[in-house]
Amino acid sequence: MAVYLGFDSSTQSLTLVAIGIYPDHQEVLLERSLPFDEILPRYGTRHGVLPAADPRSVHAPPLMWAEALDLMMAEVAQSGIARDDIRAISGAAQQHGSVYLAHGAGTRLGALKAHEPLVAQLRDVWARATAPVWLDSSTSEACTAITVALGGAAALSRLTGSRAFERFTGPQIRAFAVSQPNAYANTERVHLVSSFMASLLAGAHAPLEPGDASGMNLMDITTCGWAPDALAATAPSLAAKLPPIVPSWTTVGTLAPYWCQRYGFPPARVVAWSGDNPSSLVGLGLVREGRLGVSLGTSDTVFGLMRTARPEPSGIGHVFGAPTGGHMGLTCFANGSLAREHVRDAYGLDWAAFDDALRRTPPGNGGALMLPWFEPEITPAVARPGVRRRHLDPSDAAANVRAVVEAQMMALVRHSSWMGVRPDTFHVTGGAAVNLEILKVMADVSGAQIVPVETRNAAALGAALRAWHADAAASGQAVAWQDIVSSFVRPSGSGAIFARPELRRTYDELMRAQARFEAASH
Ligand code: XUL
Repeated sequence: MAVYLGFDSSTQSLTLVAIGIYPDHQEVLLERSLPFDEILPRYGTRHGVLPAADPRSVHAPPLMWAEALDLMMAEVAQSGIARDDIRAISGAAQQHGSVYLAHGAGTRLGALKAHEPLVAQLRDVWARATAPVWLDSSTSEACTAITVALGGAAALSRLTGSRAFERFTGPQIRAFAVSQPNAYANTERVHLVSSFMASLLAGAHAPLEPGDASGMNLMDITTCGWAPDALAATAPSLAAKLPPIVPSWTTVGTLAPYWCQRYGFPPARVVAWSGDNPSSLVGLGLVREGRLGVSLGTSDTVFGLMRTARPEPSGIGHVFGAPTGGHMGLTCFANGSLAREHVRDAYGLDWAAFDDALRRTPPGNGGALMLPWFEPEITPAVARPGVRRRHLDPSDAAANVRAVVEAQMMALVRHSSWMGVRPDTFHVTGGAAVNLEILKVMADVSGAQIVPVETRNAAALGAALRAWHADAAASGQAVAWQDIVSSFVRPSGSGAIFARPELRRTYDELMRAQARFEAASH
């Protein structure tokens, strides 16, 4: 029997999923989350980040992530899991965030003593005490400088898979190097959150893998190596400060003596950590083209595997590396559950009444359209929020409920078509994935089969599955990705939902109308 651990170091918490692989079955052994604000209040975070005077500047203390890792490993040691059966550990982390370690940090990581807590030994490894995270939007100047140096947004997107985004690591590094040149010069290694956490486990600077490295505007999306022109446009001597990029299934080290002696773990493989979105690709079972994932959360995200890197022409979507090899496309909509809740509340409804409105109104809504930009929108880029309506009476509650859901589902289909993959199945997760009426609209609009997936912690589960896959391959007993995911990714209670073919024409026409309305409105 073999046990694999998968972490997810996300914005607000550290989550662990442990899986057991037995000769006759596979199962989840443990699922645990440590919310940072609650468990480690002395760091003063709110929702996992530090309060700041400038709302565009969003940082978190990396020492807090390290302490959470120590607490979680202590819990695993006491959980009753057969420690000696732990064969490999991997993880996922919030993407784009960067951790700046000072000269000498590598030596310190290699000399962690088992009798002292981890955080006490990390006091002076930092070249920068805080880490900017993906919510940071303070780097517009750096984005412009990098874009200009690389010949424009389209060229940057072709090279790195994305145009410049404030939260991406290259612009973050540039802003730091410009504003604090001495601290930058004192930086031995710039880690992503993923490679930083892997470094703590391995007791040595860990490499990056393409899934997370592609969120930096620094990696050549075709070769999955650093792009020299992007590095040169970002900061001096950057090549020497970045980790190498290795294939996602690489064993980057074994569990450091700190963990083995302190908690009685075996020297298990540490497999390269990835970003949370790439890891969710595995955790949701998206291991073939045509099966897309949809996360219906605060924001709505649609993503899936792409055999070849085809950057999105208008610069809205991202191409990341896929931890299964190949690439993944991702499009993010800021107005996800926020917009659905806004409509629900504006008409004084609860979710039952919202669903009832969807049942009572006709598919296609009689040609009524809404652009549900309650907040600034990422896809398409809309800086000034404002809801737009066409042939839609603002006082008609039921029609507005249908309009917001149809608008979101049509945008999801239209703005994922750039991936060049014809979706036949959507695996859906997130809060709204339990809402059958919303999923029915998704099926009819997309023409695809909709599978609500049980997995709550897709990124952490994906990490545990990646640890299993890497260990099996390294031990000469490779297991196919489809076999890896099929034991853990299961449809939830309601099962698959199928499209009604007779509605195809209605929605094809409405999507064309939405595209015209959208083009005229932003
Ligand atoms: C993706 C992104 C977020 C973070 C959240 O580009 O910024 O999804 O990865 O943790």
